Amino acid sequence: MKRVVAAIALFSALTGCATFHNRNTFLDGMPPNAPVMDVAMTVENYRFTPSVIHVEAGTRLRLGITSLGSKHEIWIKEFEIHQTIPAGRTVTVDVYLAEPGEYRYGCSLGVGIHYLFGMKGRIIVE
Ligand SMILES: [Cu+2]
Repeated sequence: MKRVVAAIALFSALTGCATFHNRNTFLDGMPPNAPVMDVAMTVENYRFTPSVIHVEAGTRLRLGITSLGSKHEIWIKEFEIHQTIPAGRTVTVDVYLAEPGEYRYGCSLGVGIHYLFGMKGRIIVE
């Protein structure tokens, strides 16, 4: 229980825990001819599908994220992406992935409860 409380506290501190402004785009440094990869993603209690996405470095990744149930959020710390996905709606998250690396994302709803329930994933840039 102590660990769960600590995890929630840490998550709250990282996400700011208050209201946030939706930000769904990170295209810093993208050349005009960057290849585009479109991925359709769904969210529901408590998972992203697909949860792991493989992308080649130098790609513009456009996620079309549809909520199959209630409201969720996607949070990608490295790109300052923090976007609400309203119930039954589709939103777009658009990021330019310049460098190889592994970028974790998660749902920040419920002060991290959704995240603790496994609502998270990875973008693997190779
Ligand atoms: Cu969620």
